[in-house]
Amino acid sequence: MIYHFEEGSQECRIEFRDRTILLTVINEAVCRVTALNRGEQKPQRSAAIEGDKQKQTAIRIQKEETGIRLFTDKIQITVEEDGRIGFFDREGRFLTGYLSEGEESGSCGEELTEQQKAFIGREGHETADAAENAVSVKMTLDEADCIYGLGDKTGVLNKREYEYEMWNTDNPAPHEDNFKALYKSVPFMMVLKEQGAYGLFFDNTEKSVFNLGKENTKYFTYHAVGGSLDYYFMTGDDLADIIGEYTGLTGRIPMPMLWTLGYHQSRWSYMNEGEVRELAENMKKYEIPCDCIHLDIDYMEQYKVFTWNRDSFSEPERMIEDLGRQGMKIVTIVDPGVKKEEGYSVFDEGVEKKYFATDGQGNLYVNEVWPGDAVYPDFGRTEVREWWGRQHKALLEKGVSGIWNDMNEPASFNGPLPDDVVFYDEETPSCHKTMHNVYGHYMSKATYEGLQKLDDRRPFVITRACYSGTQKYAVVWTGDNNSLWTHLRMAIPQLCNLGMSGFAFAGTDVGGFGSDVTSELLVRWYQVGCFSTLFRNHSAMGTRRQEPWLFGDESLRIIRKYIRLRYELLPYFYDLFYEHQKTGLPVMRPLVLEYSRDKNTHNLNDEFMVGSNLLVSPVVEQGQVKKLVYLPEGTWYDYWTKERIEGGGWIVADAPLDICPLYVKAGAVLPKYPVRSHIDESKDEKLILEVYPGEGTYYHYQDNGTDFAYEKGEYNLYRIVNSGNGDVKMETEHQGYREYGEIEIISVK
Ligand code: MIG
Repeated sequence: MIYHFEEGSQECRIEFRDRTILLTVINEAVCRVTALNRGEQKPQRSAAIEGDKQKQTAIRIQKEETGIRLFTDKIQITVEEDGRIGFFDREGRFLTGYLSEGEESGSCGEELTEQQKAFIGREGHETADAAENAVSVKMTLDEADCIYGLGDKTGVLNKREYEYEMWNTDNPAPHEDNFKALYKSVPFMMVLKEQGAYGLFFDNTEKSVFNLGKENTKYFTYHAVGGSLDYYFMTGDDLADIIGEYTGLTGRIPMPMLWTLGYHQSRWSYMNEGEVRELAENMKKYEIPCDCIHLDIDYMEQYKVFTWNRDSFSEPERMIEDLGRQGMKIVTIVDPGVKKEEGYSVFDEGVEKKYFATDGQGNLYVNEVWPGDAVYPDFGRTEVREWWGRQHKALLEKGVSGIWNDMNEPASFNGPLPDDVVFYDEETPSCHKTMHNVYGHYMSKATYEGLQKLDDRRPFVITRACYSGTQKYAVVWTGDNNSLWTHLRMAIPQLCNLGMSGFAFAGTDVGGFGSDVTSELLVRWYQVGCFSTLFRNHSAMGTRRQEPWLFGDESLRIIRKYIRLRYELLPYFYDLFYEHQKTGLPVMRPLVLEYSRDKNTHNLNDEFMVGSNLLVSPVVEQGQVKKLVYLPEGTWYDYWTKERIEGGGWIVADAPLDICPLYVKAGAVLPKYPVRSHIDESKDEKLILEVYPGEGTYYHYQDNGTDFAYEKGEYNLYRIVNSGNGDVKMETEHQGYREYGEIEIISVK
């Protein structure tokens, strides 16, 4: 083992006989570890991380008996003579480290036979070649460690003892807890330890497996079928620190347009103009606040992207303009598959310019999706992304306000695409196997950047597939769930882990996509949906319709109550996006994120917080009218009755169908708007501050909610100090936007 380290540099290169380990210090809490293959001089380009994230950091290297030790103010890393790496906190306390092969064997303490390995689908599955290119690490776990993150996975909040795969997958079967993968790949995990926490981001786009203590509770393994071992190790006192570092690397969600936080109504599909207009009328008639209607694939002519079916939508611009006057925006779906049809300009132009994936012999790669035979734009190339971005002019010109990207795993009607279909990584030929997990990422980037060029507004893009870092460009939804109680239950850990993995703007289809919803399930789903960031009711063709007024008066009344509550709380949600920009923290948070040293929160799957002041404990079981609620230490106020409750234990809350148990932290200031039917200019007329007993400080952010003027200072930031006796003091820390017409203070007694 030979190592090179130059005083003053942030890099240490350690050479072994067969490889080089490169330690690159990004900042005092983050170190990149790269195993360079023979001949490789520097790490590969990252799809997730843009720009140089390195901060000047003092580091020190020390030679030890068994190897070397690198120090920053927050991390210590040892690399031993045999190549094993260990990670320690600033105090030198061991966090985790490599286990060498054989140090801990299978779960029964026995080596697996070749046959068993083949059955389990590990080495045995792959060709000799593939096995040679595979990368793996095995790292220790302590008994009390809990694991969070991993983006959008099924199952419970704490991922310990589960196994997941990173391979963007569109599987139409109902999402069961044992699904290894859904549509998104976010190879980022956090480990909460008895003391401190650490995070690992394995920046590798190839198919990979995280075995999180399933094989053996004493370790976790990471295994990718190709690419290189290239990861970021991050430490902190808490999960919040790790999330801050991870989003510092991969990016944060830019301020969304305020209306996108309102209520959205969708269906596969609203088939024609008449149906869309009637829907908007019904929203008004039934007094359901709503900002947006989504048009699914049937608005297009033969599913040709960037076209309109003129038989069913004869004058889209007129329709959208009229709806706009009623406060309703339109989002249209755009799939990646371009219909293979000569004379269709998107196809013709893409063929001429060689913008579609090929079979490697120069022939177009054709597969089947909604338009029938279709070709796949090669989004990994800047030129293709720019071209795709420009196509959106056709939709924006008609008045469309946002784009919904689907099928971008990429999906096909004939199963997974072959590994060797040629996709490019910028101007270097690559293949589907390597580019698959970033296809949705690059499509989102193309869409975001395209909208940004065409319009002054903040782009609103929703995507189904993504990779780490896609949060910079798109909002996500969790794809095709079903109208099942298990899926309502799962929505909470699913959205909480997505949020902790950078995707703070996310939602599930409220009411469930597949299967038929019941009134009770729909009502309970709204009680969760109105606290998730993307609040959209969507359902599949052929299922029971899911608009709020189709389930009787009682259901309608309750649904309306929760959609209205969402509109009242919009300034709170908006403030949390402002906070996210600064810290990377999600809006919807599992209790473990706020109270990580309280063990009762580690596996709490059926409650969550919105920011740090509002605790939501919804009913997610059929027929339940009481809810067992865990309130962490401190004083809480029942949002509905304003009753004061001491936390630090479990309470049984009354939860008849119209009640979603909600608690506000003592000292909180909740900013609210008066109820309105949609977001418009009048948002600045009045702000209400609901002030709870107890001392506290709260920051409120205000801007025009639409464009990027805030980047030039056109915003207000208020510091609100709650004295604890019913008074608040409000100071303007930054003034760059119009003031509220009126601020009403409501003191909770
Ligand atoms: O093959 O566009 O997840 O939201 O309604 C199904 C039709 C394609 C899947 C999406 C869903 C959408 C549906 N799409």
